[in-house]
Amino acid sequence: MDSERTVATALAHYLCQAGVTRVFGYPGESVVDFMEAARDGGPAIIAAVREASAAFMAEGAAMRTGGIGTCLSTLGPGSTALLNGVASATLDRVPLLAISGQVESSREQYWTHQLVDQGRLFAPVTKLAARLEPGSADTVLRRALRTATAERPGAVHLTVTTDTFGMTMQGGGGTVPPLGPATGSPVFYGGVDFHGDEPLRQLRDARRPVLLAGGGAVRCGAGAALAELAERAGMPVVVGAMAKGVLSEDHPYFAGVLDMAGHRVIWDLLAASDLIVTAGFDAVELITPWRLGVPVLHVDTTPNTDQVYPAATEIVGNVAAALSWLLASADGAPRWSEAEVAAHRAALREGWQAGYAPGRLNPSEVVTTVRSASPAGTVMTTDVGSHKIMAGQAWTAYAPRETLITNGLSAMGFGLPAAIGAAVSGPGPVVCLAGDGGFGMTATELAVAARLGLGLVVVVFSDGSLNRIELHQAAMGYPLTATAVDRVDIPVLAESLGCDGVRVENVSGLEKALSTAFSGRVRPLVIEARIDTSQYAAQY
Ligand SMILES: Cc1ncc(C[n+]2csc(CCOP(=O)(O)OP(=O)(O)O)c2C)c(N)n1
Ligand SMILES: [Mg+2]
Repeated sequence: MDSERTVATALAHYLCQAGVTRVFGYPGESVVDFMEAARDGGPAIIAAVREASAAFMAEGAAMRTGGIGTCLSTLGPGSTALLNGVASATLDRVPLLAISGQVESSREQYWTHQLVDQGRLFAPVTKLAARLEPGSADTVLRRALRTATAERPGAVHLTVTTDTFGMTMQGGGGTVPPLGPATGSPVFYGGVDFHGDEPLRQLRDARRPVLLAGGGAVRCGAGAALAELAERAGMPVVVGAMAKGVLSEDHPYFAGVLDMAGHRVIWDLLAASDLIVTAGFDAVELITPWRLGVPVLHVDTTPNTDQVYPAATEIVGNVAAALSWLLASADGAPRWSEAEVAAHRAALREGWQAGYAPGRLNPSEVVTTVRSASPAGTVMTTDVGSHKIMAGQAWTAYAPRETLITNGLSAMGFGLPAAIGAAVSGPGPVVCLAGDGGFGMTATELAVAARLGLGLVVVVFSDGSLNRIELHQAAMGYPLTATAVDRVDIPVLAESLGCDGVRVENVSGLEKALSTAFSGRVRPLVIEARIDTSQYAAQY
C-alpha cells in the first residue's frame, strides 16, 4: 500500500481488498471525504432512506454472500440511527463493519452539538468499537476485519473524526488478514465424564440420536458432511431458522426448523431422542427455553460458553471437519429409518397447517404459493412476527444463504432492507415476506429498490395487526391495546414509490399476481395479501 495514502483512501482500499463492493449508508458532512475516496475506485456507496435500513441492507448482503457487510453513517443522529442494524449483525452472527464519522479531533473532547460518545454507544452491541487514527489505522483496519469475521462473527464499529479521513497514513502496507472460520482440525473438550474417544462412544451408544444444525454449519460449509452423517448414522436433522438450507429440505433426513410453526412437534422429537449432536447450532436462536434432559454433544466453532443448554462433551473447531471425524466412526445400522423421519415430517406439516380456515387466504398458503411460483435459486427474506414463524417452517429451502431470517436480535424492519442488500449482491430473484407492521417501518426503502432497478417481489401479510403481540395480549386475557396496524392502501403506496402494487384476497389472485412476477422484471412488485389469522391463533 502506498504510504502517501490518506486514511479515507486506505479504508476504501482495505474494503475492496476484503471483497466489499458496496457500502450501504446515509451521508453527513463528517463522511464526505470517505465517500469521495470511495467514488474514485470503489466501493460503491448506496444511499438508503434511513441509516437503520442501511445497516440491515449490509447485513442482508453479508448473509447472502458470506462476506463482510459494510454500512456508513455520519456522527450523532446518524450513528444512533444505525444502532439496531449493528446490534442485529452481532446477535445474528453476521460479519459487519459499521463506520461513523465524528466531529473534528480538535473539538471532540469538549463539543456538545450532535456529539455522542460512539465508542460507548456501540460497545455493548459489537465485538469491537474502535477509532481510526493516522498512526494506527493500518493495524486497526486489519483488526476490525479479522474481529468481525472471526468466529462467532458479528459487528465492529469504527469512529473516524472528519479531519482524520484527510490525514496521511503513517506506516501502512498491510494486507487483509484471513477472513472467516478456521479450517484446521477440531479440538476436543470433555466435561467431567471425558475419557479419550468420548464423543465417538456417545454416538455409538445412542439409539435415537438427532442432529441440531445452526449457523456455524453454514459458515463452515458443513452441508455435505452433515448430509453424509445423517444418512450413514440415520439421524434426523433439525435446523435453526438462520441455517435453513444447510441440509436441503427435501432430504429424507430433514426433520424441520426449530421454534418455527409447529414447534411442539420438533420439541417432542428432541425430547424423545437419547443424544442431541449440535452442529454449529447457536442458542441465540432459541425462542423456547431449553428444558430437555437429553445429553448433548456440542459441536461448534466456539466452546459452549453460553451454557443455555448443558453439554458434557464438546468438539470445538471447524464444524465440517468435526462432522467428518464423527462420520468416520459411525457404525452399525442407521438409527432412524427414512420412513420414521417421513412420519415425523407429516406430523410437523399437520402442525403448521393447524387452524386452516377453508375459503380464506391462509398464511401457510401464501408461503407455499409464493414458493411454488419462485424459480430455483430464489432468495427469500422475512421480517419479524407471526409471518416469520410460519415462513420459517413452511418455506422449503434447498440451499444455504437463500433464506435470510433474523433470529438473533429478531428486529422488525429487517426484511425489506435485507432483500435489497441481497438483491444487489448476488444472482437470483429475491422475495421478501413481511408483516404489515414491519413493512410499514421500512416501506419507503422501496424507492431505493426502484432506483436500483431491482425486480424484488415483496409480499405483505396484511392482517391489520401486530399479530404476534396481539396473540400474546389475548393469551394473557388482556384487551387489545396498541397492537392494531393502521390500514394504508399498500398498492397505492407502492406505486407512489416507483413499484407495481396489487392486492389479493385468495390463492388464485395470488397465483395470478405471481404469474408475471419473475419474468425479467426491473420494477419491484408489492403484493398485499389480505390474510386470515386463524392459523396463527391456533398455533400460538
Ligand atoms: C423493532 C422491533 N420492535 C418490536 C418488536 C416486537 N415484535 C415482535 S413481532 C411484532 C409484531 C409484528 O407485526 P407485523 O409486522 O404486522 O407481523 P405479524 O406478526 O402481524 O405477522 C412485534 C411488535 C420487534 N421484534 N422488533
Ligand atoms: Mg401484521
